[in-house]
Amino acid sequence: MIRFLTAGESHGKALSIIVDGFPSNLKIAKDYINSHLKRRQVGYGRGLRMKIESDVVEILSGVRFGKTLGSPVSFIIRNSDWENWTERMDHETKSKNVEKISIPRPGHADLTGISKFNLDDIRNSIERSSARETAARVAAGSVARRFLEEFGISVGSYVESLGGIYPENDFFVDLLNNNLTKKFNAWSLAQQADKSDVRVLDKSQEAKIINKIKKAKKQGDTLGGTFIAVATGVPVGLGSFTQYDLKLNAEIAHSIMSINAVKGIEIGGGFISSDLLGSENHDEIIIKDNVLSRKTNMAGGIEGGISTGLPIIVRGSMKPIATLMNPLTSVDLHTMRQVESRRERSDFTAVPACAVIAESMLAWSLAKYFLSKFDGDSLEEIKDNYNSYTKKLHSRIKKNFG
Ligand code: EPS
Repeated sequence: MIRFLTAGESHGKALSIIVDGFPSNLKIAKDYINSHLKRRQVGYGRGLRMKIESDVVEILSGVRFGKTLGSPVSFIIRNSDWENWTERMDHETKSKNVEKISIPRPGHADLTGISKFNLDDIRNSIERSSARETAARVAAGSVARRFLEEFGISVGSYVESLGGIYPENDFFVDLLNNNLTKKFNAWSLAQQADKSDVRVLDKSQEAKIINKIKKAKKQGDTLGGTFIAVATGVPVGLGSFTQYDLKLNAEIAHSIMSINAVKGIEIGGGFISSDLLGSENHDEIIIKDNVLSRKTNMAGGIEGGISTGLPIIVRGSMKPIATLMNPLTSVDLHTMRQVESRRERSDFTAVPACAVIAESMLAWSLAKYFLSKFDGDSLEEIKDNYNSYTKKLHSRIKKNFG
């Protein structure tokens, strides 16, 4: 079973990450992880913080001469902003210059955090609930992604809509209709999206979105959006219907919903499916390139909690950033009077980043379920297990029913 844990405050010294359970002999390089960290940082609409940070990992353990040892892999990502926060984030002494925050921002974890943890300063809640932590997820997800690549599985994402602006020709429809070329892989989709400042696939949509972000910024407002994450090359048989907590769709939903500000997830046709007739919705079974397949992919690559071998299709929604420069109403907990909420430096939108984080979490979930099916201590042992299952799958079905 793979696991990861992250630690670190947004304006603390560093984020730290422990990734446990991957086999030995997996090639992993710092530059590879850093390239994915960079993808998370770009995107029009981020605030000033992203000009301060340029995220890179330092590997602390678990890797020697470019390969995993089978022991826990640990990293840190330093926060460059830390040097501006040493007094406010001091581990020992509180100086009297440090302002105590008493006005919770609507939509952030400020009020729930101080209520639950019995805190007397909202800063103590802001720091860990901040989406800064998602840099650590991308580092952990990069190990999972590297592992999946060994088996021809790739993960990618793009922004479908931002601020309610959708593309004219939505590629999501092509995904559901399974109108994909044989060469289609999720990573090439991600690379295409990476060329856009807001990670969309449609150029005319990009210009409209950037204008909308500019307008929101001027008005002191923020925006959310929807993103699509896809995985290709996933073998038939990850996940199970035998227990509620073994279903692959439930695992993925958990992963995606755990991302800061994500409020919705669909697999395949999702909510659209509920409006269709059965005859319109279900994916007819066919033989394609000599193997069993489906005509369409409304199921999003999962039937009965088990992967079908078709692309896994995930659609998520991110709410607008909760920190507004033109603030909503709140209550000052010090005076218990109604006031304007606090302004604090933040992003105007972070949907492009959210899509990259969704890729990382999807990669994590797939690696977890892949390993529960094909596990071994070394990469070579896992490859043997994988090959013996996948190479014989079709002939076994034929033999059983022949
Ligand atoms: C965040 C607020 C902003 C974002 C931050 C998440 O940070 P700051 O308060 O320092 O301006 O930039 O995201 C990141 C630092 C990051 O790496 O993604 C929040 O309140 O959630």
